[in-house]
Order: sequence, then structure tokens, then C-alpha cells
Amino acid sequence: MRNVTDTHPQNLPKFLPTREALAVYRSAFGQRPVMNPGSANVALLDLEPKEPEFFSELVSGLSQHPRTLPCKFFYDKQGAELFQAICETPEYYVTRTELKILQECGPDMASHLGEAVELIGLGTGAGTKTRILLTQLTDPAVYVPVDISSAQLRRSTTLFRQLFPHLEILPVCADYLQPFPLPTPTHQPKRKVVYFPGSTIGNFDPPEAIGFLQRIALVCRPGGGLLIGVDLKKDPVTLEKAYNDAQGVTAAFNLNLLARANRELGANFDLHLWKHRAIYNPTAGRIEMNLVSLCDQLVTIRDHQFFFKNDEPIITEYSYKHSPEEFENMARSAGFALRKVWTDTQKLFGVFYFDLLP
Ligand code: AVI
Repeated sequence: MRNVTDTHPQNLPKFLPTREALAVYRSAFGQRPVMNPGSANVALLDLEPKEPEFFSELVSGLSQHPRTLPCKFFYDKQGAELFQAICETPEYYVTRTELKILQECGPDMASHLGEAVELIGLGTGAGTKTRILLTQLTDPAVYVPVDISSAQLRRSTTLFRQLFPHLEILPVCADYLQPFPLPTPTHQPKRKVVYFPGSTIGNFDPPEAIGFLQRIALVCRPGGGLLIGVDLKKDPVTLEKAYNDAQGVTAAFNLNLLARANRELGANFDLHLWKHRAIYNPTAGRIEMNLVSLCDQLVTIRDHQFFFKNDEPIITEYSYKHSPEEFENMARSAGFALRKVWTDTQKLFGVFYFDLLP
């Protein structure tokens, strides 16, 4: 098999028309993606971001005022494991609630999506939610999982090929925040539906979220749809507990960003001199997650030095919470019309289904 990293993003036009995307995919993988027993050999379109991006974005984020670190860098191996552990804490209702909604309302969701769809899963991780959805769908034509972690994508693709042996699965390893090429399936789907679970949309500022939804609209046109999980506005106590769990898993997840900089870039952050903080800002409607310096300190990252004052924060993540009306309006401005929202009895979380406006 050819080295699939030949298909470097710089060499590819953005949002390739399907025929060209197919050519790129086939030249990388052969006529059809290879079915492999071990996940290490799963063929995927590999556009995984490489290390220099972490260094340059870290330096530019720490040079800003207020200082920031992009939350996409949370998810190295340790960070992905910690995120998994967050999802199992009693306080983090988000994952549990979304799963319950999917289990209970899956058949109704499937009837809205229709038959023979191409399901494009963005950031679907281990694929627990997608698995529930795919089980309910009527004769899906193809599944295209898109994830930033090639290891995760290979594992989940191997599992999904065993679970759904008749389904064409075309994995793409890419930072889905950037334009990426889509492979063309063997069987023509009736329509494309983008699936974006987990309330990751909440990690975008509203203008960024609208821009992202507009790009999704380009991907699923003409006549496609969007199924998206969104964390809803609720009382601040429940929200703050979810991001300050008693076992300290979220704190470890946040601090892992600094540990990752030490591991990968030889930075010298002393983790004892930083603390995790997560506060709900009701005006902005978001959880603000920071790492706060516990003293005046100097940190070196390769040839860069940063001086942090006592109590100075680094913004690591915003997690916006939306009311159903707010989210419907945002999606409408990106070209989507709401068909249905499924929620739990406490209205903690919503799974929204939109059709693309003609
Ligand atoms: C991935 N994302 C939706 C999570 C959230 O709730 O914003 C990330 C997270 N950060 C802390 N806990 C979970």
C-alpha cells in the first residue's frame, strides 16, 4: 500500500468536488479502501496536523493579552483519556444525557434523516454515539468519520467495519475546523447528513460557530441535513459542578495542556504552580475555563520566555450554552431550517435536526 501521507493538505484544493476527491482518495488507497484485520493498517485519508502547529499556536496564544491556549490541543493521548474519564464523572451530565436521548429517540431521528444517507461524522471519537445512530438508520449508503486523531480513527474504523460489514466506511483524518476533501462513495447516497455530536459547537464563539455551520452547509448541499448535539442553558450551579468535578478529573484535563507542552516541546511549566478554574459567565452564556498562575513565574518554551504574574489566567476553553431558540437562530443564519429538537426531561441537552434551506 502507498504511503497515504502523500496526500498532504497543501497539495489538495479545498472542498474538492467529489470526482476529484475520489481521484485523490483512490490514488492514495487503491480502488476501494482496504479492509484490514488490525487497526494499524486501516487506510485513511491522513491530514493529521503535525507538531510544529502546537509550538507556533502555543507561542502565539501565550503572547496575546489575555493569554490563550487553543482547546483543540487538549486531545493528545493523555488528554483523550482524561476527557473519556470526565464523561464518566457524576457531575458531567453532558455525555450521559446525549446518549440517553439517542437511545430513546434514535428511531425518530432515523425517520427524519431518511434512507440511504451518507453520514459524515465530525469529531466522532470512539464512535459510541454514531454506533447507536447507525444501528437505527435505514440502509445508510456510506459513513465518513472525520477525526483529528489517526490512532482513534483507525481503532473506531476497525470496530465499525466489524459491526457494519456491509457499510462502506471512508475515514478521513483531519482537523475538521479547516476545509478538508471528502471522498466519493461507491454508492450514490440520497443525501448527505453531517453528524456533529458532543456539543463541540459550544467550544466556538458564536460568530465562529456560524462560520463553521456555513461550511457544513457547503458540505451537505444540495438537500442535505445536519444532526447536532448542543448543551442547553441551565442553572449555573449545575454548570459549574460539571466543570469542577470533585475527583479533579477536569482539573487534570486542563493542566494536561501544560504537561503536553513539557512533554512535546521541552517547556518547563511547574504544574504545582498552576490551578484549574472554571466559572460560568451568565452575560456571555459560557463556562470559562482557565489555568491560573499561583505566583510570579518565568516559563521557557524552547527559545521563548514568558513571564506570568501571580493570579494571571490563561484562557484554555470557552464552552457556550445555548437556548433552543438561540441555537435555531444561529443555524438559520447559516442556511439551516429546524426540523426537530429532541431533549431529555430536564431539558439539559438537545439533539437538533436541520434541513438545508433551498
Ligand atoms: C468537548 N467539549 C464539548 C467539552 C465541553 O463540555 O465543552 C470539553 C470539556 N471541557 C471540560 N470538560 C469537558
